[in-house]
Amino acid sequence: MTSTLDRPLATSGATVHQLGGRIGARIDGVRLGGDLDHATIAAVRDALLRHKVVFLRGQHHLDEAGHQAFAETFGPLTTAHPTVDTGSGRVFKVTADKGMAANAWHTDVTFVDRVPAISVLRAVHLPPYGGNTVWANTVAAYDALPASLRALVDELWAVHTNSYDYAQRDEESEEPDANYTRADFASQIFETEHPVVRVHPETGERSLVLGHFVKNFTGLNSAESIAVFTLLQNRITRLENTIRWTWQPGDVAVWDNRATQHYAVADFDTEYREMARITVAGDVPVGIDGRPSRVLKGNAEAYSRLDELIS
Ligand SMILES: O=C(O)CCC(=O)C(=O)O
Ligand SMILES: [Fe+2]
Repeated sequence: MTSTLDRPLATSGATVHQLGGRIGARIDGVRLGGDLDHATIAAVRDALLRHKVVFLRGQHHLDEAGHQAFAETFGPLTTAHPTVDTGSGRVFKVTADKGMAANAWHTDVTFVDRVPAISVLRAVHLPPYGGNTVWANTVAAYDALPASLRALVDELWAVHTNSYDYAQRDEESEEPDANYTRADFASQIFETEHPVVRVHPETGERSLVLGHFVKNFTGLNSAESIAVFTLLQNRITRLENTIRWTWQPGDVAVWDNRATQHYAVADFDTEYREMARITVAGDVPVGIDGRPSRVLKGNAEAYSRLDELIS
């Protein structure tokens, strides 16, 4: 990552329009690519850290290479996915209903220790209706907890895995054109124990680390885990804490994966929808007590290299 200190800050053409009280902003006046000036990169990153998800419209010129070059302005990238061989190095395609875990509230790839820091999602082909995406602010959710619930989560840890009970998910079809299957997705099992409250490495804010990949809470039985999970997820996803985006061609969304969850609404029937996601490598979460997440199963070194990250 380029340091913001080594060059004087020029004025960026970017303007930031806040869209909600707790989350979301639209950035205008930026043509995305790998050639953004220093001030614009700083302005986008700043807006991202503040608003957690930012949207940029009218980026019709952006192809896969431009998408990747823009994502690289945030830092080193992960490969496309820890287990799914997408055939293309960095781009994770989310096609129609094959998002698998996408129509459930989640933070991306929390089953590994080095959870991606930032996700950059580009609309490739949109259905004629439906297919919105919703994001929730996990920092605001933590901040809004009463003292009693903070006391509960501050020392709580959760096991996240990519091997969950698919039978419990509703009707996820495996159609012939699926670009990956459940078997691909769980071809290598990962399990990581994360603090439920992580300290954000850039802002110092505390955020809740939960979502769809949670298997159980350390020390709680499964009934207790389900009860606590439901309680906390309901806090995260309350509507005041969210922003819902209706995609248009040329749209790009960038979210801070360390401070959000998201949900892709599967309400476009059999219409075709294609999105392309590139993720920026992130570091291993650290709890309030300074303790990092712990790998229980799997090795994500090939997915994301920690030694490339500048902390
Ligand atoms: O398709 C979407 O809107 C989001 C899918 C998703 O969860 C992701 O790209 O990480
Ligand atoms: Fe996702």
